[in-house]
Amino acid sequence: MFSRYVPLAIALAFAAPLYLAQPAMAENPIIQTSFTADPAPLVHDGVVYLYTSHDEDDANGFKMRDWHLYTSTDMVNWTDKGVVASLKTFPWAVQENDAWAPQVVARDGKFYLYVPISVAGWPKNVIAVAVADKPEGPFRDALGKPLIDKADGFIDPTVWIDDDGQAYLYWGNPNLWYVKLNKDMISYSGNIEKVPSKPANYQEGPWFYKRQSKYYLAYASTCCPEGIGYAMADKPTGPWTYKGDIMDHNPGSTGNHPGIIDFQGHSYLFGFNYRLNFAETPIHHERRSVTVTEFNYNPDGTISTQPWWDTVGVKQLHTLSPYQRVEAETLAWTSRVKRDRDRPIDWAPGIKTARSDTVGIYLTRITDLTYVKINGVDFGAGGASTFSANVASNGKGGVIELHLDSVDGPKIGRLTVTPTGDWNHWKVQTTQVSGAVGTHDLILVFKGEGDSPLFNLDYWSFGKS
Ligand code: FUB
Repeated sequence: MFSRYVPLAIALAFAAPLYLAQPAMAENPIIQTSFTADPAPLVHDGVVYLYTSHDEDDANGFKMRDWHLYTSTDMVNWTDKGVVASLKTFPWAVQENDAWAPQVVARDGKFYLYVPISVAGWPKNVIAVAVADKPEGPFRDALGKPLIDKADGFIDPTVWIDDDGQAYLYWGNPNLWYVKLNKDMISYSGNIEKVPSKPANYQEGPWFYKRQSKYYLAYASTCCPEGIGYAMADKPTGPWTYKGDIMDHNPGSTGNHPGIIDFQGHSYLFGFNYRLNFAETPIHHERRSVTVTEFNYNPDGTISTQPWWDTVGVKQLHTLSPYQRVEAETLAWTSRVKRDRDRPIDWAPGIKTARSDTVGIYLTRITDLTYVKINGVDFGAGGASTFSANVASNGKGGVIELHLDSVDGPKIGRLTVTPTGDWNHWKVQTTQVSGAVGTHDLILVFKGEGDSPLFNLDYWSFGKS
C-alpha cells in the first residue's frame, strides 16, 4: 500500500512548500526538524507553548523517549526549545520507551507536566507529574513515583483548572477516568472515577477544557476510520453529551490526539498526520508530525466538523522583524531543494536542532541545498542593507543564499560562511544585501560542496539601510 502513495507524497513534500505556499501562512505539518505527535498547547503570557511527544527518526512502531517544546507568537514561525523532559526525568520508570502524550498546565507560578509512562511488569501504564519554574523547564520529577498508579489503559492525561480552583485530571484508553487534583497539583483527593457512559467513539487522547461556561472533552475517536470527536457538559464531571466530530474521520489517522486553544481571538485545533514520513496513509512506523488548523465555535458553543489536515496551515498573526536577533531554530518550514538523485529517505528529516552549553539550541545537519523558510518577515519601506549570522564550522563552510518568497525567488544577498575551526566555535559573519523591502517570506538556502554538514547556525539578523 505504501508504494502507491510515494510519488504523490514526494510531490507534495517538495512542491507544496515551494510553489503553493501563500506568504504569511503556516505550512502543515508545523514542525519538521523532528517527528512529533500528541500536541499539547499552553497559552501563557502571550506565547503559545506547544509541548509534544517525539517519535525517534528510526521508529518502527512506538519509540518515544522524551518530550519537546516549540513556541510561537504568530502561529506560523515556531521556535524549537528542545527537550524539556525525558524518561530520565523519571528514573523509576521503564527507560527504553513509552514517553507518550503529555500536557502542561500553569498554576501559581509553577508549571506541571503530566505524562503517561510505564513501569516494569503488567499492568504497566502509570501517570507521572513533573514540575518546573518556567514553561521551558527544566521539569523535575515531583513525586519519585507515579501520581496515578499502574493499571491497564492509564494513558493520555489532560488537566483543567476550573474557575473555582478545583483541578480535574482525565485520562484513559479505551475507558475514561478522572480524579480531582489537590491544589498542590501533585496529589489527588477522593476516588479514581470511571466515566460510566463515555462519549460515542471515545478511544483515547482526551483534551479537557472549559469555554464560556461549557465543558468540552475532545478525543481521538475510533469508528470507520478514526477522527476527532467531542462531547460537552454543564459540569466538569459530566454527564457528557456527544456532539459529533471536530475533524472528519480519515484513513490517514491513527491516534489523532487533539490539543485545543484560544489565542488572540482565534481558536486552534492541533493534531498530527504522517506527511513528513511521506505517507498519506499511516504505515505504522509511528513517525508522525504535528499539524494545526483554525476553527470557529458556533453561537451555541458547538463546533463544526473540520476537514482533514491541509498542507496550508493557519494565517500569521503578526509579522516578524528581521532587525533583531532571530534564533535560527525559528522557522515555518525546512526541507531540501530536490536533486535528481534524491530518494525519499534522503529527505526526512534533513536539518535538525541540537543544544550546546555555549549558545543553546542551534540548527545543525545543514547540507548542500537544505533550506529554512521564515514566513512574513517585514523588512519595512527602507529595506535592509546587511545580513549577519552566528555560525560555527569544522567542515568546509559554505554559503547562505537569501531569497524572497520561494527558494528560487529574488536573491537579496549571499553570505560566504568560512570555517571557524570547531563545530561549537561561534563567529558572527556579515554580508551586504539589497532588494529586501516590504513583507516577504525569507528563505535561507544553504549551499556547499559534498554531502557532509557545512556549518551550524545559531542566529541571524539584518541591519537597516
Ligand atoms: O503517541 C503515543 C500514543 O499514541 C498516545 O499516548 C496516544 O494518544 C496516541 O497518539
